[in-house]
Amino acid sequence: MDNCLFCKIIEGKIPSAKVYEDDKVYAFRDINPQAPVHVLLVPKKHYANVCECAREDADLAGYMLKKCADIAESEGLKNGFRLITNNGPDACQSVQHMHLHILGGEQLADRMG
Ligand code: DGP
Repeated sequence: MDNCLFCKIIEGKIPSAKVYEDDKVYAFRDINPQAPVHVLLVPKKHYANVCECAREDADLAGYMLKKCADIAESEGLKNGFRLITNNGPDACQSVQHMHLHILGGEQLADRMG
């Protein structure tokens, strides 16, 4: 997808701190971390948001959840973590390429919104 920030990161045109990569997904550290561990997991195929991805490729959406579990384990998040995906303007989604935020490494705030 032309002019998509995360497509450019996936293609290596914009540098990122890679955490994990395979043929379907790419994971990297958020540039503005909200917790000691803040990883973004994105599908390599461009989907605008989680709903578009889940409707068009539910297997991929499920695969991404499994990868979140693997990344949380490899990041040492034994005591839990938070998984967030902002979907649309009311949720302040700022990058229109589906991404899952994996947050942890400390006691997170009780309130989410
Ligand atoms: P959201 O608000 O849910 O669309 O989250 C987008 C996230 O992307 C936000 O937490 C900051 C992160 N981000 C934006 N630009 C870059 C970048 O160039 N590199 C990295 N690593 N993260 C970025």
